Amino acid sequence: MQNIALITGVTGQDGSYLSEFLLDKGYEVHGIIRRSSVDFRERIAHLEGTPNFHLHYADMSDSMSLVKLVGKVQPTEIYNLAAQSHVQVSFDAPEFTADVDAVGVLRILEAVRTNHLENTCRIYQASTSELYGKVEEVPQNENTPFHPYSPYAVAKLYGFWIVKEYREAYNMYCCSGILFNHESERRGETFVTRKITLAAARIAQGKQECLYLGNLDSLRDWGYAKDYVECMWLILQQEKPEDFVIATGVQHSVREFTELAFRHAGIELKFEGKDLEEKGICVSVTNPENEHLVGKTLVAVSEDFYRPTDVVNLWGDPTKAKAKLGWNPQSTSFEQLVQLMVEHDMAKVAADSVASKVRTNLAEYLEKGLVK
Ligand code: NAP
Ligand code: G4F
Repeated sequence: MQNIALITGVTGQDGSYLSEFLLDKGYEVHGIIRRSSVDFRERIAHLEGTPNFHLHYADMSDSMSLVKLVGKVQPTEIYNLAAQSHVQVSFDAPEFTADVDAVGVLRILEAVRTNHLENTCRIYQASTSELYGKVEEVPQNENTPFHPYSPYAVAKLYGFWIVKEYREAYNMYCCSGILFNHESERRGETFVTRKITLAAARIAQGKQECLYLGNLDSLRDWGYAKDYVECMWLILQQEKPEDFVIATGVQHSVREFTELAFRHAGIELKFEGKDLEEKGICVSVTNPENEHLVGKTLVAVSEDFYRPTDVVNLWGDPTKAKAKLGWNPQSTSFEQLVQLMVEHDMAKVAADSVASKVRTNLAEYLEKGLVK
């Protein structure tokens, strides 16, 4: 029988890697997209036109669209990745976040039941380490109590519990992966890691003067997104549905991430001062053309990036995933992750700069009538 996957959030970081992973395994992959004024699906553009890859319009806030689509696709596996996934944004748009991240999960479960697929369709829910929030123990495992600490985390907590409820009430194969932060060169540009790697690349190439960040002391367990999507699949291949913590088991601060990212971009930083007065000052450079940066403040702290409540100590214990899924949490180290993101962004900034030069030259030539 053909495996048929339906992915919500297919245009996101994880959705794009998961699509590639499942297509490689021979799945027929269906993804949900939503209408936007710019049809720019950068992360999956390379997959469009692939015979087994299909996109459909629907929305997590529109039950009917989900019911109709699940009925049409008849998936054997659903990966519910769609979410308003930015924690800081959830303070500005809490109702939308609850609708998509909490009730959206219920809508997917009900769409499966409405189409009488409860016995044939397995469901993966993209749960999160944010559930541990104001943490009650370190490191965190499957038995650590939850203490959500943002509108996003509260919405995701509903998602976690409704999945557990449907598993017990209706005997459905549905489970949550409690994933700790995972990053990549496809990470959204306002999440802290990508914001840092892009800024390091821009500063190293003279395109930006300073990077402004919030809480530099915040600690995260950062892994590589490409490694994590394999776990989503493995979780759905177990005999019994169970929830799993997925993490590397290694913790670093935002400050450490910043230092390492700038080092890979050829800039050595030294941090001085405390809290809002803390600054990252350039102490040396590898590229002689950047000598003028030495002594300058390249990283500063801004209150704008502080959250009303912040989760500051995430550190996952992947023992269960290692033992039951046979997964290697260290296949990409923190150092490799930072390096691959910076290398990608150094190349991107350089390419953007060439493209913009070509555009400027072309505009100039057009204006002077040199090209038609
Ligand atoms: P992401 O890059 O922000 O992608 C989110 C996806 O959800 C996008 O495809 C987005 O579509 C879609 N979406 C948002 N609202 C929607 C709606 N109303 N209807 C349909 N689709 C909608 O997130 P990610 O990093 O890939 O994360 C995937 C999932 O894992 C999310 O649920 C996130 O909360 C969870 N998670 C992520 C991490 C992490 O570190 N990355 C850790 C734990 C859990 P558009 O492209 O149209 O905006
Ligand atoms: O990169 P972040 O925005 O990710 P956060 O809040 O941990 O959420 C991500 O991971 C979760 C898993 O734990 C997912 F569920 C969620 O969907 C998302 O993918 O922030 C990380 C830390 C925070 O403590 C934040 O306060 O970095 C701190 N930070 C410091 N300066 C900053 C900044 N975060 C952002 N986004 N921007 C800053 O300038």
